[in-house]
Amino acid sequence: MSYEPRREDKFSFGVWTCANRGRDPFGEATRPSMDPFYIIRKLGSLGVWGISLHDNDLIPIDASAAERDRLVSEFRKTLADAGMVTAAATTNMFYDPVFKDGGFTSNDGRVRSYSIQKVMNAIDVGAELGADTFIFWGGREGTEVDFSKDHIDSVKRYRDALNFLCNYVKDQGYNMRFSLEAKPNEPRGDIYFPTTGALLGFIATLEYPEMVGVNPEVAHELMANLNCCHVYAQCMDAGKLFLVHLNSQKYARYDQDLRFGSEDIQGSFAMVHLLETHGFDGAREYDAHPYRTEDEAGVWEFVKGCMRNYLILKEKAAQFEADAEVRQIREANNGACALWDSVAGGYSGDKAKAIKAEDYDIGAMAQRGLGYERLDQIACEILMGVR
Ligand code: GLT
Ligand code: MN
Repeated sequence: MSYEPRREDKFSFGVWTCANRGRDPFGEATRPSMDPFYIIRKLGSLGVWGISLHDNDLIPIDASAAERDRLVSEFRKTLADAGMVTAAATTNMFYDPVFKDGGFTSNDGRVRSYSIQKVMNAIDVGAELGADTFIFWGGREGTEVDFSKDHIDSVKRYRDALNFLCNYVKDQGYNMRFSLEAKPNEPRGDIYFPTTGALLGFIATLEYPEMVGVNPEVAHELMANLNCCHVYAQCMDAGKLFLVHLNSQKYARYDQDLRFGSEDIQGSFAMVHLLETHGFDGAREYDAHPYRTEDEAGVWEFVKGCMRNYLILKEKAAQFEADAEVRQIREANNGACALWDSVAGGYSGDKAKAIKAEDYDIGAMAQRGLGYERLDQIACEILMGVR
């Protein structure tokens, strides 16, 4: 396998990832800025399928209508020339000081209604660029001081905002769905809906739950001390995994946004294995940053590394699936049982009686070792390249 990305791999990058200039809370930018058109052309030449962008990745917050129109049409043309698509669009509701206490959950009704205006404008941009998914990452929605807001009002306001915006999309006749992204903290002390599970519960309370899904990000799930692979699995079962935000993260740190596969290789492997063996058809989007130490060449190394690591892990996943010993261990563990099949087939009083009447020898059932030490060692050896 050449590990050369192809459009069919559906790799996507947030424009903001490559545009990141290495600024951090302790230091200034270390790289000059790159314009979004240049970034797209470069990503296209590296085999990337799509991009995502915030309104202000392209259009300055104070741009005139004419300037906005010019930038959007130039962007559309650049994308088409590069043979790429817009995987998702989103709104920057975190950078400008007006959002210092949140957008949809600000205590100030004018900030909340300005947020609706900004999102509607960004949805229009997304629709013009052909995006069928619109991301909501509410990084400023939350608190440092828990007595500063009525949190139940905050949940209601978030719901009112999303319901209003779903109706706006329908009203405009756009083909667009919403994707919510969880993060426990940073930049706020505590962000509302800190986990994907919290979002899934919230989505069920919306006016059009079928229009709304999630895009869990690896680093955000790890910051919440969760297993991202399990998170993806639950979202896939619910039909809610619209896209994934891939990156890497060391355990128990601030949001590091590292190149995908550069940390926790086994965790990354488990995710790729899940997505690939279940034929996930959404965007594999990278939301990460090149190290602050890098110049422009390092930015493109970062881009190539994210995709290459995914493709290597995809190959390893196929090798793992084809491994005869792996199959043997699985077969030995997958005990068939007609009584269980009857459970999966739905309830009946007779089935309940039959299960109750069965004599289970739990001592015998518990006796056999399951071979997971061996299974994990096989995975390790495949990943370390010696099998
Ligand atoms: C920001 C954040 C990401 C979100 C982006 C979309 S912006 O970089 O850290 O996780 O996906 O708003
Ligand atoms: Mn993200």
